[in-house]
Amino acid sequence: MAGKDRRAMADVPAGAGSPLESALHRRDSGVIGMVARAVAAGEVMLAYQPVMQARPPHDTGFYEGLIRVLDPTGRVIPARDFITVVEETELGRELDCAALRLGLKALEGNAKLRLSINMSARSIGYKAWRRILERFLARDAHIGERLILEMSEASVMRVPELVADFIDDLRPLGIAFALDDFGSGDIAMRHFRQLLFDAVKIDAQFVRGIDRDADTAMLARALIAMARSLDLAVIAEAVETRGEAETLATLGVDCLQGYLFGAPTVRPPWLKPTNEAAA
Ligand code: G
Ligand code: MN
Repeated sequence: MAGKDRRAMADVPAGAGSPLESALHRRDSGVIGMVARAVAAGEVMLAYQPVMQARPPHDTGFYEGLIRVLDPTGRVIPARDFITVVEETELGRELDCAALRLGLKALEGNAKLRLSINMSARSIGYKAWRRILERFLARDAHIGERLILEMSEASVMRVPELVADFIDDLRPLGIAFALDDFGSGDIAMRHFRQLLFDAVKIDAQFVRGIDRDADTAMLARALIAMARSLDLAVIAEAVETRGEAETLATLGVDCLQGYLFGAPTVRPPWLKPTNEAAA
């Protein structure tokens, strides 16, 4: 086999200036440009996805607010299409600010709403983020009691000490904290025990097909036991089938989120002009 082919098949990173690298660079700067334009123009919004109680009557426990940007044609672009590209940049901090502002505004406008918002641990210490939180809490000190902040395992592991201080600092405001993508592999047990999260969200890889795969069930059971031993609430994300939901409930998961119950939507029930549920 020619050296060139072997390299392509072995997935070796392309060298500087290679066609692959410049193509990736072009793609990333296109994404960054699109997101930067949307943030500057205020063309960002939250999509809301319900998180249900695992036990009957399966009330909605809270909603997760997921940041979306609008492309120049007004199409809603989901976070997974841009978040990894902007996460490490200033733009990532601005997106976290936008998500917090939109989330607090939604909480302010709907006293019954409980809402989780995603943030990177990289945004801890970002002054604009903190100012937004303080501005809303100054108007209504109780708003924090209905806010949950989600941070991914990967971002938490970069700065565990900062996260610990951040949680200590904000907890008196009534804010709760969830560790996102739990089990995805980045967190060290030592840190996990010391960080005072309220809940974990089990990563989708331990949910997919859990009712049909013994290994997945075994791993999920271990993660749930770990969370339980620290008295954390357990949420399973990306639940798509009834079988998955039933198995997770049997294993003692508290809340379920996923397409089975509702996809993220920019038109949540409380923003609908008529109450369709009551019709
Ligand atoms: O990491 P985090 O939980 O914040 O990301 C949630 C993402 O998962 C969102 O982009 C959301 O659209 C997506 N999502 C939500 N429910 C499901 C689901 O049931 N299946 C899959 N594959 N993705 C989902
Ligand atoms: Mn999340």
